[in-house]
Amino acid sequence: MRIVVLAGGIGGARFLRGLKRAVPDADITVIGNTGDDIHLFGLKVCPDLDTVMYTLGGGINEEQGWGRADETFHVKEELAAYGVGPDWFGLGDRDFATHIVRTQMIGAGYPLSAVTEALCDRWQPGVRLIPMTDDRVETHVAVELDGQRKAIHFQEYWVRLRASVPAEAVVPVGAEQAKPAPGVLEAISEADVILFPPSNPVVSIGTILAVPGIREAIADAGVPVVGLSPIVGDKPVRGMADKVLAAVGVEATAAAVAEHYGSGLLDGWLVDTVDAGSVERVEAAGIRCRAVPLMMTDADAAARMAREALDLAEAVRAA
Ligand code: FO1
Repeated sequence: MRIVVLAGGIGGARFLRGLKRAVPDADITVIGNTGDDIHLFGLKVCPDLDTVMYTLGGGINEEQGWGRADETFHVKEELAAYGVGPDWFGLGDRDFATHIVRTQMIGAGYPLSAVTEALCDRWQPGVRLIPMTDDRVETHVAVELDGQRKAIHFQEYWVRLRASVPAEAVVPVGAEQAKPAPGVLEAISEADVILFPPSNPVVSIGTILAVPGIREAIADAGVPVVGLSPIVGDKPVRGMADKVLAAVGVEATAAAVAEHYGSGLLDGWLVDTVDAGSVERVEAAGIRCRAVPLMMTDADAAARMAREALDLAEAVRAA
């Protein structure tokens, strides 16, 4: 079975670990969000691609959900000693090697998709990881700081400010000019099922859908598209998705996120059992809906969720 998954960071990566366990023989292609990318110390950092690669490759810092396990921060300390910032983004020594290799290959003329394939050669994530585009897209957030309205990089909003101020707008800068990376549209057109994991619907999945051609390809794929709510009991399971949902005028509920994606894109939607009351509202929006446990407490829980999503996809296909 050929499965295409649109993935952001931690939620997407943990879901993928469950999906691999649920259907070990499936051919899984992950279209990764690159809107979180940031250039630091002359290096290109791709947080969402690295989180998928490290999580599935066995190198992730499990508690954090990002960065490497067994990490040290000597380079970061030395940069700070030189007064070279920013110091609010925790790049570890092992992680630096990934960004050095990536930046070196890009400097040699390789597109990000080729670089990602090369990095995955080492990590063997067990899925094909393709960036949504080889072009530069960086999400910026419009905020009001010290009485001034300004646009800051998503990472500064997310990590330095901890999303403590309202996001007035979220803009994937460069998305309009971006083209899907090689293999993205082909994977979508050849998929038997397409899944939206519980990633951030605005800054992760929303950013991937903002690359011209990707939303249309999914809507026209003619195969079941099933998503899993990142919102449980009216609040994000992790992260601060509610802050960016507000920026696009979407209430932080499982039903509102399904409606936000729309029945033109989504055929099925899983909500957590605590949100069973919203099944009717989602079905009224033309999207098949089931209430199942959605807390990814461990890989087995994630595998059960993945099976539920695939079952719903089959129910949609049979309808
Ligand atoms: N998230 C944090 O909350 N604090 C950090 O210092 C931090 C550093 C970091 C370094 C590399 C990387 O790949 C991810 C990192 N993240 C950090 C997570 C990152 O902000 C998020 O994973 C995504 O951008 C949102 O999904």
